[in-house]
Amino acid sequence: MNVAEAKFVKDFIRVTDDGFKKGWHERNGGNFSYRIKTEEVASIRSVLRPPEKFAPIGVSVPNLAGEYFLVTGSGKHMRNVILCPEDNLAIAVIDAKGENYSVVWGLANGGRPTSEFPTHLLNHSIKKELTHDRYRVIYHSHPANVIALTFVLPLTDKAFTRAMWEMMTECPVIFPQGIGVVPWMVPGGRDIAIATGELMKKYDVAIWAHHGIFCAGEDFDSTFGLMDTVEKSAEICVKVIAMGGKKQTITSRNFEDLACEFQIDLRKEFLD
Ligand code: 2HA
Ligand code: ZN
Repeated sequence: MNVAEAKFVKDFIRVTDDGFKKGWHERNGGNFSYRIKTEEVASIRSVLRPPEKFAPIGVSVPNLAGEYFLVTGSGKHMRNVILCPEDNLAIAVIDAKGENYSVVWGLANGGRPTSEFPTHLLNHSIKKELTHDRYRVIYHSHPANVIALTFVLPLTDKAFTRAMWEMMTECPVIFPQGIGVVPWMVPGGRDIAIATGELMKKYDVAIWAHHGIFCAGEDFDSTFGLMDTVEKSAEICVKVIAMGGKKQTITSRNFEDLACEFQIDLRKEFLD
């Protein structure tokens, strides 16, 4: 059994390659993780190493005890994943307390899972609970237009949600609950993990000011599609601002009509 040939690994690699081609992953920027299904773990179990050398996660995630994650490696370049998955990816298992992990496949030339593993795992923990086991994907990238807007728009959930909803009619259908914003923070640790986790209790999208974006979802297509949609909306917003700003837009009343027609649970506190 070649792990890289498993369907879920191929689907994961396709996202890393698409994300690089989108321009979201300069150098070692961004990271990606997937909570592997029980039957998928079973299909590759014979080639996994026994767990040893557990390392602290930095946050406590008891509901992830015994779960396996496919995750990009710290310092690894997204564009290289497709060339050598075994070198750039890891499969890590969480211990019985939900406080430590052990790498059981991958990182063939050494290394660790992404520096943002605490944020990934805390987000997985929150989404697993809230969605009754449905959500499995957490994706972080550095898309230029989303980052650019964090220098111009107020760093509030409402300002970003409204700006992104207004730029394309489909946006409120795709992320009806909106977008959260984390102010600038030191990346890679427990504090930013906790701040992001608080937002993931309400939203599927969290923007890190002057840094990038985190998206959560049920599967690869919906999570990649969500990030792609937010970044496209941000690109339109940048163009609109560069052309001198909005002269007309989609109104709160329009959003209410849309929510009614499409039967979407739009976050009403962001309407006027
Ligand atoms: O992997 O994107 O936030 C590098 C990063 C850290
Ligand atoms: Zn980053």
